[in-house]
Amino acid sequence: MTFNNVGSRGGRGLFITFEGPEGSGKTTQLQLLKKYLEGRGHRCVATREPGGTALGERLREVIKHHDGEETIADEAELLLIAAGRAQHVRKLIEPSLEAGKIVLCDRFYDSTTAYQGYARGIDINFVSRLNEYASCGFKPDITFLLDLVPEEGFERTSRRIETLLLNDRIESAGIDFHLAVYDGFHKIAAREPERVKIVPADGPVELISQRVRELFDNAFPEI
Ligand code: Z5A
Repeated sequence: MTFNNVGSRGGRGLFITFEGPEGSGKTTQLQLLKKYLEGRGHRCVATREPGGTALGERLREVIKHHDGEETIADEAELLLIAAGRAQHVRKLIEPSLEAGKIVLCDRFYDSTTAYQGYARGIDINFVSRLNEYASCGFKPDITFLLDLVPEEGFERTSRRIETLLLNDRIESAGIDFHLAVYDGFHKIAAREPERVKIVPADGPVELISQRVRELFDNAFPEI
């Protein structure tokens, strides 16, 4: 099944991203929307950032878990994320969209604006230009911003046993950092209300999933 009206840069697929603070339920909601769309006969690809390709997954490991005396400079962190994104777009996202698939991506360039721009304090205009370069001109057709205050997100992830013992550089950056991320996401949504749909992310999983489906169906009634 292909789409005629949508797709970044004239591609024939649909590019959906999920954004939000840590633990806001992005992965859970992405999988539920994927299931919903597959149930309608669409071919879907679920992916994530950092990651999504062999190179991207290696970079993800460094970005999230690098430790030791030599810390990663903020500028280096930004460029590692951008490198992973360019690879991801060229090797997975672009070919999938060209093949008419729906790509659902857990975080994309809005996370760079929120984390490296607003929270780390790197110049927003520069981050924005780098985002454009690294995403090779591809833009999400719709973005779901899962709106959950960082404290609640941490509360959820602190119950997740499998990742509790892993040191996570960004996750452990402190509450002020994560509040700046949260505000950053809302600034992005205020600038681009057509693309970025805010989804209240507290409450039961199924209720949030219903909100996501409704927003999706309103935006793309023909799909
Ligand atoms: N990063 C960056 O700095 N710059 C960039 O450009 C990009 C990324 C692309 C990726 O971490 C890190 O990279 C991230 C930003 C940075 N660091 N931080 N912080 P990640 O991918 O490992 O993790 P995450 O994206 O931050 O979030 P997460 O831990 O994977 O959570 P989530 O996907 O938003 O939520 P979830 O996995 O669906 O749910 C979390 C838990 O809550 C889980 O146990 C669920 O079962 C539970 N859950 C889900 N929904 C609910 C509801 N409704 N109620 C109760 N419990 C729920």
